[in-house]
Amino acid sequence: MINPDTTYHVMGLTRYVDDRDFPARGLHCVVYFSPIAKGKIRDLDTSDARKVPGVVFILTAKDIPGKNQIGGVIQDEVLLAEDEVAFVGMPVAAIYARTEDAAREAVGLIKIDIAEDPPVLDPREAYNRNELIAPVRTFILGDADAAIASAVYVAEGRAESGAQEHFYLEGQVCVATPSEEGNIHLSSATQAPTSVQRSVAKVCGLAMNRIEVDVRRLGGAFGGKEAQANTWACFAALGAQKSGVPCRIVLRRSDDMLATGKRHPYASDFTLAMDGSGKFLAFKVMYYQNAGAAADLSTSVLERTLFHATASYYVPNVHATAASCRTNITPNTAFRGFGAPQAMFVFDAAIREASRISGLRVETLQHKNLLKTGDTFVYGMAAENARACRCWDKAYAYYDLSKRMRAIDDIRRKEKDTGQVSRYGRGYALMPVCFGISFATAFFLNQARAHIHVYTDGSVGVSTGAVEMGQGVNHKIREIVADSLGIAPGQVKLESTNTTRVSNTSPTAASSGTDLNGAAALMACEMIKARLFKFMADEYHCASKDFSLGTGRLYKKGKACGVSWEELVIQAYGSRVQLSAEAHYSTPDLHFDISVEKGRPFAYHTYGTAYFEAEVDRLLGTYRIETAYVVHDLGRSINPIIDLGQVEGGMIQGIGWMTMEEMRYTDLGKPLTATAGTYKMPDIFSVPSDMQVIFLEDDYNDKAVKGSKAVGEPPFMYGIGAFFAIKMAAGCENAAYCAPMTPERLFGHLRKRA
Ligand code: MTE
Ligand code: QUE
Ligand code: MOS
Repeated sequence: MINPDTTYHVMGLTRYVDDRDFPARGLHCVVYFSPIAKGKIRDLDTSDARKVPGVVFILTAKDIPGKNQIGGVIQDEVLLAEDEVAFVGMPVAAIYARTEDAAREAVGLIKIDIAEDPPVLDPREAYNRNELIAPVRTFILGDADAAIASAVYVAEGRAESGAQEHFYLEGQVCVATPSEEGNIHLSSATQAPTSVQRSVAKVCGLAMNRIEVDVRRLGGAFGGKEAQANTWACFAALGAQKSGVPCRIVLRRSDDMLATGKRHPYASDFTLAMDGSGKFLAFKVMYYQNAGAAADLSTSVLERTLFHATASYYVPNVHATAASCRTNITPNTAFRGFGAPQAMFVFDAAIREASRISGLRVETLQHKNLLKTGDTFVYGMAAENARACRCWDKAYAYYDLSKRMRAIDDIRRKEKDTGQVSRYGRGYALMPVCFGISFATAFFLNQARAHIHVYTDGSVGVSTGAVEMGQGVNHKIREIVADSLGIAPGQVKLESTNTTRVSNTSPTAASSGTDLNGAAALMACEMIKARLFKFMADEYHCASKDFSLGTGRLYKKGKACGVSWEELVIQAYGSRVQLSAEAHYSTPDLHFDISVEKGRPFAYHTYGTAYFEAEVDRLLGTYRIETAYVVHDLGRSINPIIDLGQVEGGMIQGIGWMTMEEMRYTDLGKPLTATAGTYKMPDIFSVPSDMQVIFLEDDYNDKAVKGSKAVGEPPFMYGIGAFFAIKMAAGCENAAYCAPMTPERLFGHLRKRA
């Protein structure tokens, strides 16, 4: 059950794009970024930069042979600035030199004259100026206003969540190599090889069949290499195309943090209405998404926010509106959860507010309103096989949560009664999660292909559209294939992801890498098996269905028939049986009517519950997440060790977003935290000292490959609970719902109270 990739990582033998040999005759590309957030370019002077020894050429917008356009969903993003700049970090010129040092020196000599305009940084302000990426969207269920009018309790408030840097260990990187006839081969660190292929083709003015994108693995991505890898691949390709020699671009950390998009910050207004018992009646919400200067994937992210407006709860009347607001920061992009975490934070903040005004316990409100099978989501789909209550109840039973919470409540009550307040305060929070799996409304992406070769020695090579980024998709597919062919995982090799072998790939995103590509690989195995069994059936004059494979052998009616896998393969080859197969999988039964915002956008939902305990130093504002207990619904896990890593890693990344990671800008839109030294990340010391994760294991999910469930993104949202546990521990229940709850911010809340 050990992921074999791990050994190579730990020994330093894994080779990333930048670890490959790069020829001395190749060119190195470094980009010159706009130092100004908004304005018209009056003059760009590259003359001194061109004189630096080793500099070969410098490209600006007018030098692009194809289209200067890398917008994917909406065509609103130039590769290189033309007349104006829209954010600090916007590429303005690309320098190509014999060495990276020469290129960097040249960057320092570029002079730009910009007529500066005041930037817009706040999404509410952008909204008021009608700076929208796309028309506002509204999802409606029932009649929220009528329900609010009849409610006993109506909680209103605001919630804000911040940006998040992906901080993949491997920065953005691409090596482009020109091949014959002007074709270009790219080794790219991208989650979306076809997207790189498409944008490089467009920018270089070439047909897609001339661009080959190869992806071995990524040193982490988290959504940050889905749309955002295109830019750097285009720069590498342009250099290779113009020079005829290989061209390499590797962003150093500070350039990467400056120029690439992050998680979208959101500002939101909410109203949550309930009856006297705490049953939710209505939820009204307005989301202001800070999209940055161009669309990128913002409209799809916004949609996922709307889909998750009521989180894991059932609310019969909902009115949810969302605006994607154009501002002068980097175009924000996909990040684990893809807009859903922002929605879930707002809803759980609304629950805290409802508890505060009603005096009803938070956990009572949460539990009373958890989604049940048959409940309708705001988008009209009914919850099928809902497991929210099962996860919640199991967490209570397995971790003895009532007792744990009572112990903390007792301390707090004693402090209140005696007035003797300890320096250290404790708090807790439960965080249920429900996350929809599928590329919602972008249904064309819910497809994958796999290409399998069985070689004459019985070894197997598998190509799919899935990109390995540390999440273990390659190993999961290897296990699916090995299990299907009845051979050892060691006999199966996962090839690189390559657009020439498997075309029109969907990005490895939306947690669906294994669901889609694993299913396609399984289908390809079945095709090969069917041919092998038919061949044996003809040989032995019996039926194909009598045969099966397992433990490296052929079985007939459940009995080993003395033919090994290797013998079977070589005999079949000798009789000219096709030993390769390509299969195509597309998720069934998805539909959505955008005119009414109703349909079935997800194949299924994943559920879970997390419980956190935090301890706050009320003097300093510092804190520790002491306890994190999780019950997570995985269906039938393909590899529990990989999935455990995903749950723990995702949750810690979520805790980081909610409690410490903070992107700050000057009033002029200059990032203040775009370096590893100024951006605070969770580290090993941030990991809860008592972290436990268990799975709801017995359940088979008939909507995904081998009964499994997608795992990549959902656990991220557990981290939201850490915010509320800290808030309670600090005794700052009345403070604003403004994330991240950094020690600085908490210190401010505590001073205000004192
Ligand atoms: N895990 C690791 N180690 N590295 C990553 O970059 N990305 C996450 C998640 N887990 C990521 C990760 C994101 S954003 C997604 S969408 C999924 O992995 C993608 O892979 P999957 O579809 O195979 O789960
Ligand atoms: C979740 C996702 C994605 C998504 C929708 C989801 C995603 C993604 C796209 C997308 C949408 C339209 C496009 C496109 C991509 O949608 O990652 O190229 O034209 O890329 O619910 O994770
Ligand atoms: Mo993940 S944000 O869908 O790459």
